Amino acid sequence: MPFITTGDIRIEPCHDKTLPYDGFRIVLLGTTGSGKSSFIEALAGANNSLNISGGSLESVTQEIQMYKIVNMSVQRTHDYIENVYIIDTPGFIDNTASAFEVIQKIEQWQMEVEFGAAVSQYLYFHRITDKRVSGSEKKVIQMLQSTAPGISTKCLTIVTSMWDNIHGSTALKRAEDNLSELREVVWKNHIESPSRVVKFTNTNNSATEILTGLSHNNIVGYLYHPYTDIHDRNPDDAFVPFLFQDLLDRIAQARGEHQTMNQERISLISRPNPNPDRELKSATTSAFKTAEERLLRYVNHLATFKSVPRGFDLDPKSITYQCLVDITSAYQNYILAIESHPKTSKVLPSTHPSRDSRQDTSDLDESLNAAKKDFAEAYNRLCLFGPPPPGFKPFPISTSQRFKLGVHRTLDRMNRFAKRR
Ligand SMILES: Nc1nc2c(ncn2[C@@H]2O[C@H](COP(=O)(O)OP(=O)(O)OP(=O)(O)O)[C@@H](O)[C@H]2O)c(=O)[nH]1
Ligand SMILES: [Mg+2]
Repeated sequence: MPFITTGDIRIEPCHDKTLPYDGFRIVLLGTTGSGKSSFIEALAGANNSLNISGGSLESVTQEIQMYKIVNMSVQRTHDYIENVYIIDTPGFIDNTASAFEVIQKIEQWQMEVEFGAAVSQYLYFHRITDKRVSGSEKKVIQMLQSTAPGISTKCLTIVTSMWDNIHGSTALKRAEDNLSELREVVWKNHIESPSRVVKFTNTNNSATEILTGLSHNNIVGYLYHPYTDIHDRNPDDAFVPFLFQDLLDRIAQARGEHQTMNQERISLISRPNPNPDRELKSATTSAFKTAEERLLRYVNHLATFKSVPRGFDLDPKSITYQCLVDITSAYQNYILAIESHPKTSKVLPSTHPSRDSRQDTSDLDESLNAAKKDFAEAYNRLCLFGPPPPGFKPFPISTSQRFKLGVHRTLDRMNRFAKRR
């Protein structure tokens, strides 16, 4: 028997990055919510909950986490036994993390762990109760099926989850039909045999059986690094264009959200009583900041692509510049909205204002100071980008505005730093 179990299976999180040279490593992949962490929970057993699946307080897996499967090993030869490790990964099609980030995290983990981390087996998870493979999941599958990730057919098992959640013959029939489609169409050419699409029933036994049924061959694989030279790749590979398109889609979405949230902020602060609902104001600001943080992350990732994949007719630098302009303008418009409010300290009449008005003025001043700081940061980021790409005008800001908004100090420091180099 290649897989040996020597007692009750337990799961131990590996807290450091030291890996023995010879481990049998199983990486779990799939869209968010497909059941990867639940599979590990099932292995750990009901009495040893790890609190890592979506039902617990921790909503979804954000980072790569490796676990040792205690009391399970792989017998390579009669006197050579390997420990088994299972690696949980963040899901694809997540609201915030792009496919690029998920792949990059796996890559970084593979490079960081001591002795490297060649992967022996990949388990791809799919919820069998989903009506069909969605369009966005199909793209993830195409990306994984392209030659770039280097997942050999011998290293891949498709795990279908949620079987324990099927009630009634109609639902069961639909699930069986879905299973056939996965076996005979979706994964047909990428698995060794139809039996490599397996059922997970959310129990310890089911998870253990799936693992012990894996091929214990010596083939190992690495997911490709997403930003190695694109020209070195097979031009028909779906891997790079998929990551690129996913980033473009996310940038468009985050830009839209950022713009909407800024308009919302402006309309809240422009009311005669600018602080009617502090909770709403704080939630809107937080959504605006989150959209900005995501936008900046995505354009940074776009910049790591050495060249534009085949089939795309666009300039990533222009996209990045446009996003930086959008962010800077958003703060500029917000500042203008605050400054033109009748209750700002500048505009407030000199007669004795009421207590509420004084409070409004102090809140507006606070918002203004925060917005000025954010504007200075956004504007400096734009300056650090360098000259605008062809077709763009320099950002409209006068010297007096620059001084008024406090961006001169940081720029002076930047200039001095540039001269010293
Ligand atoms: N009953 C049942 N629930 C499941 C199964 N698989 C997943 N779930 C539920 O679906 C939700 C998401 O499951 P997770 O295991 O956290 O999904 P994941 O693939 O780890 O998701 P990410 O960490 O976001 O990538 C949780 O509420 C689970 O309890 C299953 O086979 N049966
Ligand atoms: Mg998870």
